[in-house]
Amino acid sequence: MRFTFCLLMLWGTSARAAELPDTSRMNVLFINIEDCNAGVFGCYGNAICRTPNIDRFARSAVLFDSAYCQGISCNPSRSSFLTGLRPTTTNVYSNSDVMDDLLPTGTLTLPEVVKAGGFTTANVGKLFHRLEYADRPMLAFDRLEMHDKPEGWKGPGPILNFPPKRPGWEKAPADQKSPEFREWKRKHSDRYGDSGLNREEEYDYRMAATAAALLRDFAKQPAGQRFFLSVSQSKPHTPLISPKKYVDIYDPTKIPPPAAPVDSLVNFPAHSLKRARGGNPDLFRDAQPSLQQAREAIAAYYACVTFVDENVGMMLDALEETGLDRNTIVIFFGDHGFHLGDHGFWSKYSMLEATRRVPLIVRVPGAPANGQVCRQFIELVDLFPTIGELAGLAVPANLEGTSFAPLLGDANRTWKRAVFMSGGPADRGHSVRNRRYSYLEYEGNRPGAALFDLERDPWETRNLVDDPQLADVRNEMAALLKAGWRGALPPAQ
Ligand SMILES: [Ca+2]
Repeated sequence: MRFTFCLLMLWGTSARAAELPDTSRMNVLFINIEDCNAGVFGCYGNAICRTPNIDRFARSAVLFDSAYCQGISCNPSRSSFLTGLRPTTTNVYSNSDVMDDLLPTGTLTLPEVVKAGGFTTANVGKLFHRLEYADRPMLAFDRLEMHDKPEGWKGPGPILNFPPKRPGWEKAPADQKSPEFREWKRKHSDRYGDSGLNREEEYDYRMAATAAALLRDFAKQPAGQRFFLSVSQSKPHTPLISPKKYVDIYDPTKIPPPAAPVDSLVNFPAHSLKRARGGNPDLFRDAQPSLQQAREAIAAYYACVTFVDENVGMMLDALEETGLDRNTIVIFFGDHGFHLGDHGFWSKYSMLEATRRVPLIVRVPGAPANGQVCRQFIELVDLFPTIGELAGLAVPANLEGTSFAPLLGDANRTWKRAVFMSGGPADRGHSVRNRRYSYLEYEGNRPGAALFDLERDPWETRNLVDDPQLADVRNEMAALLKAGWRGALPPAQ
């Protein structure tokens, strides 16, 4: 039996109110991208991958350059940012952990709190990792598009109808530990290149087109009725396939090889990452690729990102056409990152930068910091309290993130000292990153620790945890990790 969490905190006026416009009547467009390495966007400094729509959006918004997720894959990360709790509290550490069975009694999720705040709610595509993990929270949506329906949900049918998908795609077996699932993964994940589909046949296009249609529909709502629309893009999650026109944009011979070689990570304790030198969980499952294959795979990843960029552009165009852009908060982010061959990894599941750093771009119409890059530390667990503050929602009092709304007023404000992340289940552990160093501790059967100097070694190739000259640094970082997120909060405003 579940109990509604009684301790709610209603956001009121605060210091930031003097700097931000009144956001209490604004809509929210919440765009989440799967497995997206932050370094692929032009606006994040990538000179090869083409992302003109997202770059244009970033110029009108605040780009968070140091945003980090708290879980190493979909389910741990999404369970965290959608509850405003960290994996140490959600108890969700892997993609097979059933969130609804593990959350502390009475935990409320973001959709439920948004719905209780009076929003019209709509979701297109993935939000929580799987419906059966989060059956109850999905009941909070008035509209559910391109998503399985929870038992008892009674909403309208699809706003757009598409021709049936081409055959060839099988639903994933439910048991992620079964041989059948491994075989499904081999067929459906370990691929890159031309999808053989036209743009309009692709699921991600259809999700974006559906979102654009919903926006046009919301534009007809009575004045004062706010909407919350969450939309997913499944790319650039594996398989790294997209319509040929995107694949053809990139010449693999012009793609630089992965930055950190396969044999880097000397003396690194995480067992699962060492294993990836043979085969990976998502891509190149049987063996490491040749240099040519690595370049082709990165090019294919870029093609997927360019495809996503066009889809996001379609949604942003619908916002502008309807005039909703003037009254809609747009949050664009990735659920976690992805290793593009660095250290021989072609997946997520690490507590290294490529997994934990995520793209995050936020536009609040009229915010003073729009157009700026914010280099302060953000954690995805901060999204829930931030939306709560901006929308004036009654949020649970036990949230484990911090609203970053003040940074939308002043991007240079002093903020968090560090960010935190947990890993598992293969290598259960916890990590902390501050401006200079990254420190990881692994527990369980294979305990160990790692320390990286990110200034001298940004790709985390040399574990310095036993370097006697850095003994003080190790002790400081271990103390920071032990103190946890409460020890790294922004100074009182
Ligand atoms: Ca994901």
